[in-house]
Amino acid sequence: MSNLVEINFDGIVGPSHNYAGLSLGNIASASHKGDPSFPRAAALQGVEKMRGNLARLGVQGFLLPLPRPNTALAKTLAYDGTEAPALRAAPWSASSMWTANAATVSPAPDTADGKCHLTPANLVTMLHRAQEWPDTKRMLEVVFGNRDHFAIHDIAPITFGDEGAANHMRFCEGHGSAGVEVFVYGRPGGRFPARQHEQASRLVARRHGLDPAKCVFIEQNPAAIEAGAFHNDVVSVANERVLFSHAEAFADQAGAYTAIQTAFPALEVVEVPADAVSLKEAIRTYLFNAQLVTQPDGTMALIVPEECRESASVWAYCERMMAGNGPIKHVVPVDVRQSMANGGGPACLRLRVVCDPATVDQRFLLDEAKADLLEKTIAANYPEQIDPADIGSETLAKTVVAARAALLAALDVRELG
Ligand code: SUG
Repeated sequence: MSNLVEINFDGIVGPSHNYAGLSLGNIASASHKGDPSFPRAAALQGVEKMRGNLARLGVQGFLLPLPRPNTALAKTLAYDGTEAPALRAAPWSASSMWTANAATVSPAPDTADGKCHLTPANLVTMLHRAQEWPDTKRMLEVVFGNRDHFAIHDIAPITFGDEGAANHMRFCEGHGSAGVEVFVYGRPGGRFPARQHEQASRLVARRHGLDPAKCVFIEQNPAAIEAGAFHNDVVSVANERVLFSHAEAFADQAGAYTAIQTAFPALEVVEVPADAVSLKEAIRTYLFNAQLVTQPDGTMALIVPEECRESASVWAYCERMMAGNGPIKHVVPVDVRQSMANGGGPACLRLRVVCDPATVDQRFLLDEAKADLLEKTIAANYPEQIDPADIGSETLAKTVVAARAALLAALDVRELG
């Protein structure tokens, strides 16, 4: 018998983590541009979050940082000193930490061939993210290399921007039962780029062999993109039968609920009205960029950034929600401030994969001993601080390369070196 559970694969923050302001339309990234970053602290915050979820859920996976600086990309960009600073920073980006953008995942119970399908995201809208997919795909082929259980596809054609699971939600009675998959796309033409193209979503659904009656395609609210919700997971999150959403997440909010409910009648919506939490405050605090998880006792917990507890309106809402009769009984703040300053909350940092843990490469599953090992390796090898002027330096490049190599050696995954 198979043992299908949801595993959160968190991205380990890479040693080159920095604030270069590379993501147009991502307010946190823009507003922290040029700040010093703290890669060691950032990665340790990530491990701490994973430890909490391991204790809470009993299972936790991780993906590794990609090789940086990306010398092949740097070469392509033909630097001669006249290039924009953003072009110099792109090959150094640690953006693969946000594994919600690594791929779109359709678990085995949803697909025609009974395998779990993964399509790596092409991330074409932003140069620093578009460099990720070849290495991401290579890693997914190692982690989910068991071809009896997983199918890994090519990226969607680059004409159609695809940002992966950040714009994908799955509704089901339990993670191991057949689900309804909801794809949220943006309409181009606004002030900020719409990073998820409708046709990318539709082709991923076809490719994964999903039942068309169990797929829903929804347009994101252009006003939400305009306000800084560059991915749908900044304004809504789903788990099992529950959709936790801001009232202004979708272009046609009522139509979206009806469409999901038609495909999934058990839907339970927890909608946060704009007069309780404004769109702006939701985006600032990342209330919805949360991990909505089912705990072993069957209750749901919402893992939110610490920033939520510091916001009067958001925390008042959370306290009311916990005291109420709704499905979300616990709200758990976690400190991921280093990632948050680049627009990445708890949900951005994880890729959800429903599968049997025994079918996954065991080196990518966490236990307490491996968490200790990760912490030790990070503490010994990661740069403590990166200032904007350090980007491009040979010395920093050496440190970053050596730190990643130390991680790979500690985990015995040298084939990704
Ligand atoms: O793509 N930030 C990421 C944040 C991704 C968040 N992911 C989800 N919402 N799932 C992005 O905008 C900033 C990098 C910089 O500015 O240096 C950045 O890439």
